[in-house]
Amino acid sequence: HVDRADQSTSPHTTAYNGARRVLTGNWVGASTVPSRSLYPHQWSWDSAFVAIGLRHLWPLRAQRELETLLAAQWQDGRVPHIVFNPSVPLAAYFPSPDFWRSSSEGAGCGAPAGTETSGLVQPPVHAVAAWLTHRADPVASHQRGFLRRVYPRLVAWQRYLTGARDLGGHGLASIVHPWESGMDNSPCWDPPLARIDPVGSDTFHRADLHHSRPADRPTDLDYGRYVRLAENYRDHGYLDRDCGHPFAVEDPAVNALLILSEHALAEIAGALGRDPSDHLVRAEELTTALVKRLWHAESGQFLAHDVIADEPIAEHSAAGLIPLVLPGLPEETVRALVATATGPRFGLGVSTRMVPSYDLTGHAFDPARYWRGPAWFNVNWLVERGLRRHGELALANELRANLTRLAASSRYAEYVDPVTGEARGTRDFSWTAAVTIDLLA
Ligand code: 9WN
Repeated sequence: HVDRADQSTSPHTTAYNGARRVLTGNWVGASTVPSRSLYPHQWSWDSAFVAIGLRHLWPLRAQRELETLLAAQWQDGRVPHIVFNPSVPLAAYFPSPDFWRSSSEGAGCGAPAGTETSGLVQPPVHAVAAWLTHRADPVASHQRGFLRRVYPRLVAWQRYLTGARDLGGHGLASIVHPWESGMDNSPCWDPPLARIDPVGSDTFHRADLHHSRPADRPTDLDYGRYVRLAENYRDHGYLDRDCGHPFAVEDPAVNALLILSEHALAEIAGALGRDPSDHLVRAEELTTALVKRLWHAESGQFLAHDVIADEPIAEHSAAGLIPLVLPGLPEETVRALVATATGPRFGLGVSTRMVPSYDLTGHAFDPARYWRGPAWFNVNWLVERGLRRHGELALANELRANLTRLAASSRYAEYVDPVTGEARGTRDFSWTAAVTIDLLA
């Protein structure tokens, strides 16, 4: 812990205070918007990262953030990727609630009647966030019954992913839309998306282009395919068994976070006086499945698996490094992941200041365009945690210093050029601020 009174003008304090200002400004009463302009609703994995930062400032607000999200959970266990704020005009974000129509089309899956949400999900960081939030103020958490209330919801969420979403039949969760990875236009999705017939770009109106440079965002062709897939899911009542998912992928980051959350559920169960062994067994089984199915020794990283074509996707993205955050990986896997992170594809400690979202040497690399090259702060927070867990302290310290410095100098940008650190996307972005607070606290 840093003595802030003695360092009132240090870069450290400036970065911390700036991050607190962002989180204060983006709080909307019971949750936090990722960005006031670009994303004016509540997003699922954003809220998990936001809680991880908020817990250092206002632990009750962090609890509330997660409770608001979980209140919109569907009865089948899914935690929706967006919870819409009814007071925001429909035109502010596309696709808006009238596109998803969750309360009517999702009724067969137990979508809530009184709240509009999307029908997709995002990476499951929530049990991790709940456990860290509890630990920030265990007394207040206990008094409010925080863990007792969120635990059954978190268990149902995890079971949705390992149940209805085990589309490959190997125990791992599949995503059924690029938005579910949280890394929307990653080049990893190009091969499975190529099979999807896009809707015409004249059939929708993108609100994102009012707030961000088109060169920093996905293309209209990408959006045509995102819309086709989401419409297909909706028109099948969001029922996984009925919709014949035309896109189904086992993503290493989603599954690593699922496993990390299972470990967090074991901690939560223990704190509630329950037997944690079921969670630990599941975590171990999932880790075995992850390594068996998605590890590629010749690439030195995990690769996504296209469930429909039944083949690995030969694109190297940062998602394939995120399993480094896990305990219980084989030692040679850990060593290979560190070598890949610091090698020519990701350049950490050599040519990049933060891990790029995609392979620097890859054919699709673009340092400006969203998930096709820029460095993202939540991804780098996970890599930093992984490096630290596995004893790579010098690398972890360097990454932490770069991350917090670039967050402040970019005005808490959504993403940055991984080599120059130039700000990209929107500014005053919530999870950028939240992970900065967490690393400086
Ligand atoms: C679609 C909110 C979200 C993040 C995602 C990021 C982006 C949405 C969009 O913004 O996705 O869900 O409209 O581009 O890719 O990771 O959760 O910050």
